[in-house]
Amino acid sequence: MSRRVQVVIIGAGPSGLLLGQLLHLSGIEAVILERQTADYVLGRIRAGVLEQGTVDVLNRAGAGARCAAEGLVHSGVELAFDGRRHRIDLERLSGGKTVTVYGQTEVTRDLMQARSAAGCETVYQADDVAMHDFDSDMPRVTYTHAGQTHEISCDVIAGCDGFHGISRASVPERSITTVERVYPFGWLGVLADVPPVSEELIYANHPDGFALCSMRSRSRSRFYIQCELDEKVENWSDNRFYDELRNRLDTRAAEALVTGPSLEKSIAPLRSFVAEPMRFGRLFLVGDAAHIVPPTGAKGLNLAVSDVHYLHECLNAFFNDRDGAALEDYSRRALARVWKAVRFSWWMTSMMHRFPDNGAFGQRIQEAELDYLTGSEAAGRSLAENYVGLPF
Ligand code: FAS
Ligand code: PHB
Repeated sequence: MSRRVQVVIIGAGPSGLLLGQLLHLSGIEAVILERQTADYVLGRIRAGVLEQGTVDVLNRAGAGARCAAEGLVHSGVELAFDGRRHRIDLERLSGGKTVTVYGQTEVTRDLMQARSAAGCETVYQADDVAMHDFDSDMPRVTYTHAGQTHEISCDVIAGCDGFHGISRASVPERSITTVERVYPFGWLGVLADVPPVSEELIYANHPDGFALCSMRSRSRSRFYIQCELDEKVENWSDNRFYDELRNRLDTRAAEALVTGPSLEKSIAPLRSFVAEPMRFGRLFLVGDAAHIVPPTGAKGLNLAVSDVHYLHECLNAFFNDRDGAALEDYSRRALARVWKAVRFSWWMTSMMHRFPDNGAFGQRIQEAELDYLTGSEAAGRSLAENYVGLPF
């Protein structure tokens, strides 16, 4: 079966769904092809902190109402180290900006509902998605669904299919440059229906490793501890996890920790990765398809949103203002913001984690960094403006 649309979006994660919604509101027709089921996509537990810019784009997309009603607005974040805790006043130091704690699962759910309400098409369980002729102005996408092969002709393909998708993999090696740093540890994460340890997030630097106390609501918490890369989830009972988390927190937080059965437990590897450029003819890479950051800076999902913002602006000019040059702008604009977030995520990760080869010097540098950060208005301002999100 053959048909034609203006844009084919590969992937129905937050990037693909948000782009689809913004294009729809601009009168641009897009079909989304997703290889998993909607429930599978919703089952992935990922990000938890939204920058103000992300919340603004969700509102522009008509998918921000529940986030406004249920999201927790945070004006600060806490750093725990050397047995003490220091609050970074994000709102004061950033000149009035805040972050919103609202899980990526809920963002995805809201975007799915908005897309369904708009009557836009998402093909779930689309198999063997393949892209053709994207270096021409007549790209095509083929896929199979329910045993039938389909072909869609289009003007533009948006690769929103994440780090392991086919978009970046479809680009000839000679046309793409990738840079990567793989960190020598992972994050073991637990989701549980227990009240948060404190009102705001706590990032902890401890001699035994990093820990993070986050949340999804006032009754659901998300915890992480740094772990070895070869760790196995099955080696970590809930009790063992909570004991180690308690060990890495300051006394007040450790005493406030309420434990409960884990609803989800998983290990995520940490890497910094960027593919350049982010455009290949009529194929545009978006979000995790183009870049990955360690979650320490809470940037992954937020970077996907700024990519979508830039691509929507370019496609709106291309389709509605007949501005052919608009497509040239995407990669440059997106990468400028991506690299600043990659830097910040690397810096937060370097400051907060235990590195096997850091040695005594590296340890003292971390301590000096934290001491400077918590004693200097200028250093605090720098962390705050990056954490709440640099301007689009
Ligand atoms: P996604 O990976 O979310 O979505 C891509 C979609 O494309 C998926 O639904 C996939 O099924 C689909 N797809 C893939 N290949 C396909 C194909 N061939 N055909 C069709 N569809 C295909 N970010 C944070 O800010 N904070 C965090 O704490 C955090 N934790 C994370 C933990 C893990 C384990 C991972 C993997 C990421 C985490 N991230 C975190 C980053 C994460 O939130 C991403 O930035 C975010 O999901 C990016 O969204 P997308 O670009 O839409 O990619
Ligand atoms: C989360 O709540 O999942 C979360 C919050 C902040 C981070 C990383 C993850 O930096």
